[in-house]
Amino acid sequence: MKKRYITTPIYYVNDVPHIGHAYTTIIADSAARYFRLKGFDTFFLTGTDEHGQKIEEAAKKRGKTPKEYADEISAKFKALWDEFEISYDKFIRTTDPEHIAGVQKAFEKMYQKGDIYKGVYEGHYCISCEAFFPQSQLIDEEFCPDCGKQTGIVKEESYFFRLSKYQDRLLELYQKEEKFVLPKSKKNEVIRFVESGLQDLSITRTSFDWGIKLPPSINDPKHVMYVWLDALLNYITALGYGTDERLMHYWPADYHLVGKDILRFHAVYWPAFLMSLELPMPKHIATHGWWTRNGQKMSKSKGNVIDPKAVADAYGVENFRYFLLREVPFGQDGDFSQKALIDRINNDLGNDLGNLLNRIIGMSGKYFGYAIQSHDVAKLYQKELEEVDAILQALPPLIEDMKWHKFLEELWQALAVANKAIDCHTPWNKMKEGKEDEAMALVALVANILAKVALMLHPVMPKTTQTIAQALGFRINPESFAKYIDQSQLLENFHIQKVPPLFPKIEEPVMVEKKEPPKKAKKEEPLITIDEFFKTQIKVGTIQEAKELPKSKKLLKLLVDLGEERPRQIIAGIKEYYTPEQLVGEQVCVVANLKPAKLMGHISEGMILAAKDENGLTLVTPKTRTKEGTPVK
Ligand code: ME8
Repeated sequence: MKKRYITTPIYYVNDVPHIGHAYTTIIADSAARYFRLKGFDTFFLTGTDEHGQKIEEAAKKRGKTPKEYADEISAKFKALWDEFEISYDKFIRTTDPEHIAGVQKAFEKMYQKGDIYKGVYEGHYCISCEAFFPQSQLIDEEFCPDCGKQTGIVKEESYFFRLSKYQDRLLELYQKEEKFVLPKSKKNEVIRFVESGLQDLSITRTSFDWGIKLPPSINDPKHVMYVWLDALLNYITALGYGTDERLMHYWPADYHLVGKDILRFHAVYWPAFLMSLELPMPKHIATHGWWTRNGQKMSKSKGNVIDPKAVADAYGVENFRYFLLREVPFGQDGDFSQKALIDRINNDLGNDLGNLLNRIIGMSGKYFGYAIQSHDVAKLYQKELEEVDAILQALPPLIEDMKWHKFLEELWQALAVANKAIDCHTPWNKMKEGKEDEAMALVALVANILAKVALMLHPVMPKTTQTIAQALGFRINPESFAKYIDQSQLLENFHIQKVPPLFPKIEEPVMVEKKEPPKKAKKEEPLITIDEFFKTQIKVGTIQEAKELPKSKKLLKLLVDLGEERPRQIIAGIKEYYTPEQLVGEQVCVVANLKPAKLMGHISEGMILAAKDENGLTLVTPKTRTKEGTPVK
């Protein structure tokens, strides 16, 4: 039997699940359900990523041990997926003893092969992304290019993985496997990254403890493994790599579902690790975009994170599943709004799908006592049947390429054929004209189309489609899928049952959203004496000259007259808010007795005062023109 192995990323336990996690998981679940329905032996893996500095710090903040904290959050992920009836076959935790043993085995193998060596690492590290970045990639020489947070310099003894050794083989892989990255358009950025030159990867840390120790055979207890090495290996340790390998026949993965933020880890580092372990390559790294809120990235500090449980409670988990997959082309970013969700429920689901079932129930009851036969359908409605068949046969490649939005869009064309057939052939007129056979064939045609749509839609809306199947009197399972979809057969008889409306109309938003960002807890600000305040000399100055610093997104170089012999050179991080032209001639308040500092190789001899809130940044200026050098007290 053919197999399919599908994975989600394992989610960090530093935060509770949000809509992005639900999105990846629901896509993977839909794919797993589809392949099961196609009769594939399918294994679907999800889980949680529990090691690393980020988790250690999150636990500490809450006064818990990392394991206690990980237990708590991991359980929340699992409970949510269970509530959403996610059909995973295994929920892995990176604190599972089998995972730890498997990771140590993998490390040992790579080490013995000579792909791991000991050295010293010095570099900019972003704790939030758990990643090192070369100087050339940093924003303004200190900020993380991925999340924008400040990086810190870390210098430590480290074991390295010989990533550079695999550069050519990786490029060959991308060239040979056209669909290694899905959507295909995303592959170019991976190729560019690898072509720009791969450096060996630091894969152990000594600066914290919360991680997997090196294998006992290497005996270097100071080190713990880099969280990404630990995490990526979950995809094989879940199958028992290095311990009980009975499930390893599922390897290689057919689909690693990932968000675009972690494409590089999956399309570059992971294949290189696998090459070192001499294991086959995954078939597809399927990469989706980001869900945003009013165009902005969701984050806790902005208070705009969407809780998937709240959406599911308000609108129903299956409607939410349909929306997530239909609304945004796979690979692109999408903005979440209740209005868009309500429109999808009322229009696509209510009008196109739900109403069709109502029409079948209504007509079959009124005219035929809820019993319908299909014997005349092929004879009378050949054209409609061919149209629907053509639509259905084109769907599997769309799912195999993870083009879920297109799949659903096309599937809805089959509903359009059914709705149009009713409007064109008006069974109520046929009944009046005494053409009962034709009217029954029409209702049977439409019921057949709806049954086929329900079979195809089942992976996305498992329960709703079961209700449709119950109403039409058939079963959804691999046998019926093979018969009515793959072999294009017709259902012969329908015993229709009444069911309550599937998609009651929604008039207005149901979910209450937080308008205000959460208030930050007030920190106790220590008081200072007047003498301490006077240690800071603030003076009024006039900007004489303002220039851009070529490589910097944030900094401007200013010359500011403070009434001294020569103007001061000040490097100010205000470029995102002011153009140089706006600044010349403006008066500002300057901290005049700061120790000079170098910023991007330019001396800065003071600091300009500014106030920043959520609307932007504004310079602090005297209300009326004031002599340069006047102290501000
Ligand atoms: O990265 N929109 O875990 P993580 C869409 N532990 N998807 C989003 C999203 C958003 N706004 N925010 C997050 C990790 N995601 C690692 C993975 S795998 C070996 C290790 C999704 O908890 C997206 O799939 O930060 C992203 O890749 C995943 O959540 C990251 O989850």
